[in-house]
Amino acid sequence: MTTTPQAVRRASPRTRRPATPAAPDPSAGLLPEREPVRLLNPDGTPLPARDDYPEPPVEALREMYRRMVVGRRFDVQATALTKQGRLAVYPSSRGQEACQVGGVLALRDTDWVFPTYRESMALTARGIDPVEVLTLLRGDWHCGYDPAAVHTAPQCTPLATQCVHAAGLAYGESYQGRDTVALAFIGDGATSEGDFHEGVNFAAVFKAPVVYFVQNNKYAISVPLSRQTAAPSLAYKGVGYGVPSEQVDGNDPVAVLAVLQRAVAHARAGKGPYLVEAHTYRMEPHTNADDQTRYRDAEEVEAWRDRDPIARLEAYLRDRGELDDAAVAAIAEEAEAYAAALRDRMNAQPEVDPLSLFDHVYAQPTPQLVEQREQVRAELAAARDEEGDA
Ligand SMILES: Cc1ncc(C[n+]2csc(CCOP(=O)(O)OP(=O)(O)O)c2C)c(N)n1
Ligand SMILES: [Mg+2]
Repeated sequence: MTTTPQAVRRASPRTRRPATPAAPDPSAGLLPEREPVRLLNPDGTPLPARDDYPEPPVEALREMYRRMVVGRRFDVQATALTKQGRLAVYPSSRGQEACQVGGVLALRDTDWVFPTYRESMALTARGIDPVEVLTLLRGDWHCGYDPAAVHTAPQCTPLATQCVHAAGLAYGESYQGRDTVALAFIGDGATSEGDFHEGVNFAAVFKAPVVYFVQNNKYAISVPLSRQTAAPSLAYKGVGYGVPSEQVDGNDPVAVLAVLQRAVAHARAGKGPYLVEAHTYRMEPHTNADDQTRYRDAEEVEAWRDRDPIARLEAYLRDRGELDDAAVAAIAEEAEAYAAALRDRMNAQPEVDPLSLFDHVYAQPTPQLVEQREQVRAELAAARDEEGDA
């Protein structure tokens, strides 16, 4: 039998190439876990503690519970105000309380929030006057609060535009040597928008300290997630841009806060942006103007009641002896007083000057804006004259 030269080469240990060390996995540290991070079961019983997501201090959890209860009462009140004709429109965030409150509790007061129309609850949880928050939705003004004073951008209705604003602000802050973090809220549907991708990419390339916080509430108005994306999870959208990404049970308040705290710490340490996808559910229609019976079953909504974030945290804190009947009643009372004061103040007719809508749009108004302002002024004057003649 003859031996071929190839066979000799294969057999000879001297000619065998040393094994090349495996190249480092470029996606290491970027990929989300296969299942959303969860620290509490839906009934509030705890899951085993985790070193990578340490449980936030109990004082923070008690404060989270308080703000969630007040936030939900605010949300119910705002919906009622639409029925009374006091608000033009209101997008409810009922069911998303853990995300709304967790998103702001994870931040310092000097950090910036970039909210959408859905985040009225988050803004009130941040301590912004609820009447100022509702100014936009009442149709009185573009924004009722002073963004610079409360480190909170105006609520964005054009989808995903806040993602680019957040990247710019965060980059500017770090450029000036400050360790400010920006947190941009965004919905599942809006992650299909170009502005989301441009914002995340810019933040990644320039290491801007932004946390992109996706509230996947399963719908973009009537469009379900399955018609929105083929991605295994929205958290994977960060990975393609080199952004570490995680997914979390958005109705588990303890996990939401723990995951966001880690994301914020990462951004603050100068390591660049982070993306968190929270799996949650919008319990109410898209806004008061939407008919949800046209695109989802009542049973689906009912099934999510068992995963209520407030009941989950309450059960956990009660079980640990950190919350009792008296504390729960006191917080409920505080929430009622908050809603009553809001109702009274919203019932007062606001004094608005329609021409002020043209102020502060541009530092130098465009010729078109000047023309439009003049047109509105003339129409108002004509209406006043007519009233005078009558
Ligand atoms: C650029 C742009 N396109 C379309 C709309 C109309 N619109 C308003 S809300 C919405 C759905 C957004 O869904 P999602 O991002 O999941 O947020 P959610 O409302 O569920 O919080 C759409 C399409 C818009 N506001 N801006
Ligand atoms: Mg949505």
